[in-house]
Amino acid sequence: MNGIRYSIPMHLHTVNSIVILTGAGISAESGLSTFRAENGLWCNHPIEDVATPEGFARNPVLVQQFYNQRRAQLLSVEPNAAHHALAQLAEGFKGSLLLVTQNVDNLHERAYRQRRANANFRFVHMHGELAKVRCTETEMVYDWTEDITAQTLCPCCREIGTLRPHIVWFGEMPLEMPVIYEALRKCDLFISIGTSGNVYPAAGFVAEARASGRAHTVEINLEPSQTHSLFHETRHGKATELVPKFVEELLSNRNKG
Ligand code: BJW
Repeated sequence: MNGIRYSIPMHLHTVNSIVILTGAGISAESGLSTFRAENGLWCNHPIEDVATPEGFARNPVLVQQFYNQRRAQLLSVEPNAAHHALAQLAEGFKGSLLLVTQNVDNLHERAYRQRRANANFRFVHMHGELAKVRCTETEMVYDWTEDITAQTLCPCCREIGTLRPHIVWFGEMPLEMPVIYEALRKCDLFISIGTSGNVYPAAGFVAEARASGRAHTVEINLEPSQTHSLFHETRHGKATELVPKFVEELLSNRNKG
């Protein structure tokens, strides 16, 4: 499906503060499955088994295997044109920019590392990161590229069985929420990319951004999300096509201002 709805004119040259929310759809064209598609990540893995603390307590080996496979898969995929376009935006936009991703992959930062840093660019993995693990005893977080098995020793407490994926499961508090809400309250542009709008609190960010009465809100997704009617503007199609086009418009309009 391809379609564009503009309900108010864009005055992007006046934009000073942007919040971008991304979801699994932005990484789909890199070869990472989304969650809720017919052949998605949860098609062979019930959510309550692999994405809840209760599932982990019941069967830690199964859950570690699920995340071990996905951690290993990260090594064989690359950022796509949509990740690169957002890195280009971070480089070229001179205002304040917060990129909040629900994704646990590291494709945004890999695209971003190839470019010069923007001092005003901030980055949040609100649902955690595949390439990190956490000790359940000390809450210490470690960079991790290997599998976790029943024999893996925790670096801090030297015990087995204390490491878990650094992932936010259902019923757990997403990360860095105060930072996110503060940016949503102040932003004048909120862009949601590649997310179905099924999972809260992320699905509520569009309403939070609109509460100030100042923010223009844009959805970019393959199809209308659960919350599409809350956005001022929707663009439906592939992220690798629509995100570079949107970034180009944003940067060229701002340069005119
Ligand atoms: C493309 C594309 C292409 C494809 N181009 N687009 C009742 C009401 C309200 C809330 C609740 C409720 N009951 C329970 C809750 C809370 C619960 C929740 O939301 N449940 C819902 C199921 C209702 N939420 C929580 O428990 C969260 N914690 C919480 O709420 O704490 C309390 C709190 C309250 C207030 C403030 C703060 C805190 C925690 C949620 C944790 C979610 N974790 C997961 C799993 C991570 C582990 C893992 O990776 O395995 O995170 S769930 C899963 O869904 C993952 C994702 O980040 C998240 C969102 O999925 P996403 O990214 O939207 O993927 P899809 O597959 O759904 O959609 C992809 C989209 O892309 C589709 O639309 C495609 O069309 C599109 N697309 N190709 C562009 N090429």
